[in-house]
Parts: sequence; structure tokens; C-alpha cells
Amino acid sequence: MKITAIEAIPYAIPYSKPLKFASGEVHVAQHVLVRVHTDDGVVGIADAPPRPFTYGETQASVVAVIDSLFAPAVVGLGLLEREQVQARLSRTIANPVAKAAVDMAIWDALGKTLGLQVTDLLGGYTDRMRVSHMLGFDSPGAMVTEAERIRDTYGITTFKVKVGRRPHTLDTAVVRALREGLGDDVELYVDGNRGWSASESARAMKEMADLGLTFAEELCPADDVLGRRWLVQQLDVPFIADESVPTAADVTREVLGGSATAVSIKTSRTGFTQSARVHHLAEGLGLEVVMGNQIDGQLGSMCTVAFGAAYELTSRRAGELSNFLDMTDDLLTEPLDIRDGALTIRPGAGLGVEIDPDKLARYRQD
Ligand code: MUC
Ligand code: MG
Repeated sequence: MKITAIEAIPYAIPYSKPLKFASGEVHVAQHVLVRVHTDDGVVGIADAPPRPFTYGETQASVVAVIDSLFAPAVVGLGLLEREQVQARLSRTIANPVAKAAVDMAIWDALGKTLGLQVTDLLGGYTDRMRVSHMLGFDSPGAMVTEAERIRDTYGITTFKVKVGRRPHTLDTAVVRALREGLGDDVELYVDGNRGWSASESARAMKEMADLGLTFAEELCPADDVLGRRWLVQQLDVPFIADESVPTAADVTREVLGGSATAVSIKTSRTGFTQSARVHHLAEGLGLEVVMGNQIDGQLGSMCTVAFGAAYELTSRRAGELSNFLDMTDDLLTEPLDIRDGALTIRPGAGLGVEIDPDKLARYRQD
């Protein structure tokens, strides 16, 4: 059960439908596959999707920090020494995506070693989650057509709508068109990725007051401290903190400061170990939780559902598990399958998924 090596393998897979949002756009998935090897010959896997515009990490920086700092710090530890791993990783500040992938690959290796599913090791609440699909920027007509296609093909009835453009009227027109086009049976919420000011956000939310939104996420920057607190206090829907809460301590600061009333947990940035801390904190504070998407591929989405299915609170709401559908290809031997609007964990040990060596050979960049 000892960790003998950690590999960080950069790869690139183009999107068939690039995702555009207020803080950036993604045309090619330039991710890093992390593999943790043990002395039993087990290999745990996880994915690191760097987000330069959100956390400052790049594909090259993820590879470098794992090769030069995290692998030397962790090799030699046992798979059960997860708190030792955390202590050693946390000697380096930031780098959330690189740390998360190392942590999750260790959990996958542990599950494979013990013959147990990661979901069961974490909490074992259920085996599936309802799926929420994220709609990137486009015209109102194109976004309605895309939502209808996703609903009719996969049975998905929850949509997160990217907003945060200027003027805000383009986005409010999109949300109105979605509500009118898809009817009252779909759930809609909005994510601004900090694109609006607090007052633009307040105006836009007033204009959408009749559209039955479930949540508003990160509409304006958390650093506009008073403005955001002013905004959150006047909303009648929970305000989700996403990129402003990459750690459990950030959740505490934002929530106690009155700048958020709900939280997005992304396993891509908090792994399984730190996501569990955020989950327990949210439960203790009585916060709503949404399992978020860091524009994950299939491996990252499997990590999200493995964690989300482990607890009642994280599986209550639809999880953002479907944006791998916008990629031209992926790395898994068996593609994920969204059916009747839900994604189910795999029966095998660990995460229950394997990398296809031919696909990895085709897409790896090193
Ligand atoms: C989200 O919820 O913000 C956009 C960038 C990123 O890292 O995640 C997405 C979705
Ligand atoms: Mg977000």
C-alpha cells in the first residue's frame, strides 16, 4: 500500500463545442492525467483540468509542481496516510487543481487495493446523481436549441446558464427565452463568473424575478466585499460561491461575511479529502450545495459523481456532470453514459474506470 511513483501526463483533446463564459473560454481540453503507482502494482488515476483564468495554474505548471514538489513529498507514504499527504501538499500554497488530482488518484488506488468503491469509502449514500448541464454563451435562439437537444437526448432537465456579459440584457433575454422555450418543468440557475458588478447583478436579478431561478452563482467578484454583501442580502434565491471558495476556510469567510449563502463543491479543485471538509462545513452551517463542474472530461466527471453520490447533501441537487459531452473524444475505455437525466457510479473498485492506452498515446503531449 506504499506510493512508489506519481506521473503527471499532459494531454490535449479539442472540444466540438467550445465553452464560453464571463471569465474565459475553452476550445481544447489541455489537462493532466495523474497516475499514482503503488508497491502492489496498483495504479490510481485522476484528472487535473488547469484553469489559468481562475486559479493561475496551467498545464505546464501542474506537471511541474507535481514532478518537482508533490511527487517527492508523497512517494514513500502509505495509501491510508491521507492526512500526511494533505499536510505535505499544504506546505505549498495554492495549486488547487494539482493537489486535488494527486489526492483523488490516491483514493482511487486505495479503493482498487481494498476492492471497494470510492463512493462507499467516502459515505456510500447512493449510487447516482441527477445531472445539470452548463450552457455557455451564445444567442438566445442557439442556447434554447442546445438545451432542447440535451433534454431530448439525455433526459436532463436542469440547466446552469452562463451570464455576466455586458449589457446584461443579452443574458436576461437568454434566460427568458429558455424559460419560455422549455417551460416550467426545467430548473434554471445562472452563473456570472464575476462578470457583472454588484449593481448590474441586482438589476439583472430583478429583471429575471418572474423566471423562477433556483440559484445565482458568483455574479460579481467576492473582492467587491461590500457590494457583494449588499447584493446577496437582497436576493430571494441562494447565492452560490464558486471560484471565491477554493478552500474550506474561504467558505467560512464568504458565508460568515454575508457574501454567499450556498457553495459549489468541485472535486477538481478540492479533491476528495478537502471536498469532504467543505461538505461537512456546509452541512454544519446549513448551506445548500451544488456539485460543480470545472469543465471536466469523463474522468473528472466520474470523480464528481463518485463524491456527490457519497452524501445526502451533495446528491440532493443535480450535479454539473455533462460538459464532457462537448469534447470530440476522451480517455476512458468505456465512455460515461447519461441516461434519464442521471449519471451512475461504476460498479468496479476505486472510481471503476480505466484509461484506454491507445487514446492516451494519441492525445498525450509529452
Ligand atoms: C463554473 O461553474 O464556473 C467555468 C470555468 C471553470 O473553471 O468552471 C466553469 C464553470
Ligand atoms: Mg461557477
